[in-house]
Amino acid sequence: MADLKEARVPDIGHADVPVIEVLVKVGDRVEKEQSLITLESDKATMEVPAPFAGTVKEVKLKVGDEVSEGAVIAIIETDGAAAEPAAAKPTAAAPAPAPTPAPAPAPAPAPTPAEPKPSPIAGQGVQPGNVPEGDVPPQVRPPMDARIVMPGDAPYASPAIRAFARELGVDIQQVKGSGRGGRIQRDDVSAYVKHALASGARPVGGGAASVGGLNLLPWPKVDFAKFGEIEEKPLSRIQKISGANLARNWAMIPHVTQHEDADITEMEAFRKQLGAENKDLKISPLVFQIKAVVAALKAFPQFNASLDDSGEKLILKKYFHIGIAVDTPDGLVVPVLRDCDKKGLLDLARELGEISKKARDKKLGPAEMSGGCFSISSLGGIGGTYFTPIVNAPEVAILGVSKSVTKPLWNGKEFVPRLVLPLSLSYDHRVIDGALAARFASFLANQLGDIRRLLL
Ligand code: CAO
Repeated sequence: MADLKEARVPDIGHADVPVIEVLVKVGDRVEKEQSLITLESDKATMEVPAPFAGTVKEVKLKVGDEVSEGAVIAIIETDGAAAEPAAAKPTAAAPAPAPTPAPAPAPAPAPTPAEPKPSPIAGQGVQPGNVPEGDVPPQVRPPMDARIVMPGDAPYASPAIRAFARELGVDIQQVKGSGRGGRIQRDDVSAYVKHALASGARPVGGGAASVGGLNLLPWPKVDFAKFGEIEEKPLSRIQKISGANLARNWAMIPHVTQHEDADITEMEAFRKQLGAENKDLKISPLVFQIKAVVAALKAFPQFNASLDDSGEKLILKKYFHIGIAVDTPDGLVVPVLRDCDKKGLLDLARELGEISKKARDKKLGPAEMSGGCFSISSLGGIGGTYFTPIVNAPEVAILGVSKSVTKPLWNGKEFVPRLVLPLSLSYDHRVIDGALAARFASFLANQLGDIRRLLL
């Protein structure tokens, strides 16, 4: 049999707490545990759930009312037998970043105010699944220093959700709320992050007003057909994937590019000789560059490293896997040559030939494109002088190689014609200082300039 019952404010630990939201109206059907109102103390917000299911007959509170324990929230016509005591326990909606909410009614550990973190598109460290739950069991008191003041016209999000968003580096203003009255839910923040991760930091055509908190302007929408004939050509799958990665890396890594020239006159003579002796094999200048890079990585281990997820630790690698940028008709791919320190020039030449062919035949598997320590992007077969290669995260540096040219070099007595190879070393300035980069580049040039060292 139906029964009229009062849903009351339970013990909330404070008196005269303002109602900031009334979540039900007369005639609404409510389920047990469904939130009826939101209260906001000076430190936290909490939602008061319905202690039983039924139909709302009367709402006794309005926004702005101040309530204490026992205040009647609503009269609910219960479903009879299912009726239970009317004391609802509040659900804290404030941030309680204890990784595992305590089951006992003890105060939760004081939260560490969430530091602003890099945008979620940084990828590193953004693992929504690892972020502490915003909603805590009713027994856990909300931490008492968690109040977050909302801008007047901001969409509503509880402090817990705001903390969750901050934790992920999400600008809450950019999140669309799917809850009642546009209220932002935890799932909305997760969905926003997933979307940002999926689309990368791609400003081009991204259309978003802000990309992962970078507050970039929306990409200009232009009706090009107004100005002349056009044709649309969809980007290839590879272009879409590499584009998103390149945009993220460019946006998130503070790049500096160090330029250097290597005198490869002797190296080139030796390469030609090696080619003549191994006619079945293409001895690319790249294999010498790989060997020189390995020697430089050994001498400067900071280059053979990656920042860990937190961005606070460097992982130094003891292996030497080198990624090679390969231009294919469908876009750029970076297969990885493994253990280059253990392979000779001829082995590397053979492997480079095989892997570039595989790349162009679209036969590379994901395993062949992972695990790289450092990448080389060679445009030497095409032309140009210097350029700015983009670091292939989570690597911390990349070598750009341009076309070698014969130049007059001063040997102390006279100008002599020498074959000069332009090098462009881009590096992550968070990890590598300018002086170290200059040393690395100059070491590399010396290696390439002295064939005996390279073959050691
Ligand atoms: N200076 C002068 N000549 C060079 C050179 C250099 N730095 N590097 C290569 N060459 C020569 C080669 O020796 C070859 O000459 P021969 O035909 O006489 O043997 C010619 O240029 C063509 O070389 P290649 O580019 O076909 O082959 P490679 O082994 O040097 O490079 C690979 C292999 C896979 C790196 C290359 O084919 C490639 O795809 N390069 C583009 C990489 C790229 O797009 N990078 C940009 C990334 S950012 O968008």
